[in-house]
Amino acid sequence: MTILYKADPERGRQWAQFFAQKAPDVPFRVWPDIGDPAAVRYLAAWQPPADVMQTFPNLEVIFSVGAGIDQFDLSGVPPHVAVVRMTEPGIVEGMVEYVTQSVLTIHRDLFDYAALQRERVWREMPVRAAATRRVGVLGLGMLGTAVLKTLRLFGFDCAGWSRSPHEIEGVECHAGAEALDAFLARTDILVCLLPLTDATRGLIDKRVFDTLPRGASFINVGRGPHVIQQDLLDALDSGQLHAAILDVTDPEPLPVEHPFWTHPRVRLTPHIASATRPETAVDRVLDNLRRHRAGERMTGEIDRTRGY
Ligand code: NDP
Ligand code: OXD
Repeated sequence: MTILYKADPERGRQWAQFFAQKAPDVPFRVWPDIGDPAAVRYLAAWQPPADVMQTFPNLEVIFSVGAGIDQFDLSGVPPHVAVVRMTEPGIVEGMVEYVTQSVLTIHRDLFDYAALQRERVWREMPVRAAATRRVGVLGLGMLGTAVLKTLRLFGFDCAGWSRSPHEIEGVECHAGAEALDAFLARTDILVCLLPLTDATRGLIDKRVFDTLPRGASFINVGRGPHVIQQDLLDALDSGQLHAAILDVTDPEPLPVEHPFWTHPRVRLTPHIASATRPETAVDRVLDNLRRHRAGERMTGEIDRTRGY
């Protein structure tokens, strides 16, 4: 019963060390050292190989090394193979830090101060109370909920939107397509923390930007294809949107000629909002191996029909 890791090789070495420390009895291998393919029951991957079931006919579980699974092509993977996303706490901490600093950057007018600095202009702007700034998070899952709980501590006026109804203390929760416009209309800073599925691809388009109050800002930490990028540029250029902070783009890496690189009101980072931490990831995978062997549902097991 081998667990095979197929993602960043340097992290793979760290995973191997933690497996050796925490579960020396579990055979752990790092791609391309696959050993006997018939012994591979568990695969931890960012992207499984194209012919995964032909290569590993006895595969039982595919673990994503990230929180998302949209990068998997599951078309050749039969339903009895479970697919599990990464839910270790390091991903949550990283995302809370990234979104909090992004919301504060917008809230404290740092895009405007950067423009003034370029012009060598020393000018104060009024400081607004956080309670007067309405933050809205698309997606109330593991990450959206954690982000909102932290933003609440700063006093922001918080709301969220999800597929099914949620209750989060101090957060105005909206659910379903019919509730989207009301959520957007009350949102000054929009954060995308949705998974990429057939239902969410291209969701953030001109209509969404036009429904936000004029001068709203946008933070994308979900996936690049959630957004129609030309609509985002048009909204920035017309003044409908004030600023955008983008950790994810389509494609990645972003081509050097793309206008996002030089747009004065776009801040870009290369998909680093949060990253899986090897030690806690190994703890999560070991706990899930135990659950799987005991016939229990694993933490982060995805529903293949919903796509997340
Ligand atoms: P979860 O699966 O825990 O939560 C997803 C949320 O999105 C749920 O609240 C779900 O609603 C909601 N949702 C899904 N589809 C729809 C829809 N059609 N309409 C409305 N709401 C919908 O995911 P996580 O919070 O763990 O992660 C979210 C995403 O963040 C990941 O899929 C990944 O794309 C991205 N990510 C980005 C990283 C980065 O570094 N930039 C790092 C890690 C993750 P409901 O609650 O009703 O099911
Ligand atoms: C993830 C990511 O899904 O890194 O974890 O985007």
